[in-house]
Amino acid sequence: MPKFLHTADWQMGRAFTRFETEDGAALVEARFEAIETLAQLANEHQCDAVLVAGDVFDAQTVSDRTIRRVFNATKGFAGPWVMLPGNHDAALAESVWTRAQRLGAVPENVHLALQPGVIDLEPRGLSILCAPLTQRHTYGDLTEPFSGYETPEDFLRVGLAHGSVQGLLPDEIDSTNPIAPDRAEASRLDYLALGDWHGTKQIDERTWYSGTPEPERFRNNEAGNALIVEVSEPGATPNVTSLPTGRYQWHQWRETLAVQSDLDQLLERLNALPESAVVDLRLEGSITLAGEETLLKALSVAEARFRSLRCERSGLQLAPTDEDIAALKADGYVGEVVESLRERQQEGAQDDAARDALAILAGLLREREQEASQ
Ligand SMILES: [Mn+2]
Repeated sequence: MPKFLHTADWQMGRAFTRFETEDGAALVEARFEAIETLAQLANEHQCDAVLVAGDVFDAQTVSDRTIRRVFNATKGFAGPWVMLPGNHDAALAESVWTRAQRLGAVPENVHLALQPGVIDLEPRGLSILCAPLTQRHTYGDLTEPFSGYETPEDFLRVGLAHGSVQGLLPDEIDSTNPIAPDRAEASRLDYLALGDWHGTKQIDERTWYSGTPEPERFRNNEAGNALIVEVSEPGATPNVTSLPTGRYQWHQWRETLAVQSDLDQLLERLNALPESAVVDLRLEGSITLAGEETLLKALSVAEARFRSLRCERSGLQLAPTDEDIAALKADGYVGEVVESLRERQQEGAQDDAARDALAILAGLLREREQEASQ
């Protein structure tokens, strides 16, 4: 019974420059490890092939080393791999793929679908109908010719394409690289393996986006999986299983703090995240001096625990309570300064200088207090 692994959107060579150097490097490494994981899964599940539905590479200009490392990472699975060019790695006359071939980096069991047509994987009983992108954007449906492709009668007809299923995906109005929503049925496909949408998404019983095996952005939904597809015989309904492959989970939280329990809940949620979290926080609202102290300490602990933690606090106003101010024991001139910084913050929305000055001053006063009590 033919079985294959469906994956896509590896985006190899993507640099994570917005992150700390060590975190960015770890995120890059995780993508190579994801390919090794796919190879391992293909073995474990005794797959007949691995199908990669486009955007193996993030750009045509990735380094030779990246190209070689990508193919090296496939070595764990000795069966056939079929790789399809997507919009990021389109099969231009001169492309990342032709460079890979010139480098001699492509193993014999890896088929590059650089031209539209059918790749028959003979002993496996699989016909792969390929619709590679030969430019970054197209406006016609490249899967249309699938209907005219003849395949051996006892072979599965499996489509491989990269683009947007029309009318079904959010945020994709006006999208390029359109794919007809009824392609599988119209072209008598047993299964249509799609790439471009980075989350795992079922379109119909024969059509799926596998999503990227390793999440690489915050707005992904359901990213970090691979699909194992089993079809008992031509025409049978595919049995599709989603398996987790991702190492890191990305979380982007936008929180507004107003009362103490908001902060408590935020820290509780943060605590519950695993070490493999990549966290992007943006905090707004207001926080007391005591709350700020708790927050900073928790962030310091969290940033050492998670793969990455970034927190944007410029929209979070420091609102010292009367207890906060009393605890500072600021009198005389210092007391007046504290008071005027408080006022400036309340007047000017997001007065960063006043906020920072107040935080620094509060910190210094607290230190002085601690020293005095020793
Ligand atoms: Mn794409």
